[in-house]
Amino acid sequence: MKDLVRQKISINVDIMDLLNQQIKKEAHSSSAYLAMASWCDQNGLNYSAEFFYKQSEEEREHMLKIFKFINDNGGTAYSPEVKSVMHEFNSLQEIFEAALDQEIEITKSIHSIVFKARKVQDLSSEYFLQWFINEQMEEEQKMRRVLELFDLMGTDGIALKLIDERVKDI
Ligand code: OFO
Repeated sequence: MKDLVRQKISINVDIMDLLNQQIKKEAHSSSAYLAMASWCDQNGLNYSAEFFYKQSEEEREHMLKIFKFINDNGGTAYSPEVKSVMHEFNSLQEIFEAALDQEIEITKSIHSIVFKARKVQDLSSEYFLQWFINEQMEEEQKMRRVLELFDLMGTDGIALKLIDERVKDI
């Protein structure tokens, strides 16, 4: 029965498996950002906390977007298990560096699914993933903009407060 259903799906089965892996990565990103928001909250960095709460929500939306895409096309989306989320950080700068690394990894992952979709001529998936390519560019840019502030202003107490305030406009 399961195989019969899978034969009827309108996207490539291997791409569907990759998209299910991507669901896990988006869920992990959402949890990772939630942990970052919590650290910022506890350290009185309120604007950064807001920023990461919002990022966490957005990652969950990305996860659901892929989830729906698989199910809407006759495939089976799997609810992800999230493991090994980091909760300990030394500084706000370290958090934004980790966030940028995470975004770069997600970008690579999305690009690699697009290349595979193109190779197997799964045009629906390739077209669907275009939105994620743009989104990743924007998210990487946001993290880089904050990291540039650390380069410009430093990391001492006052600079940290000023950077935190700037984060609300990023
Ligand atoms: Fe899911 O948007 Fe970045 O990671």
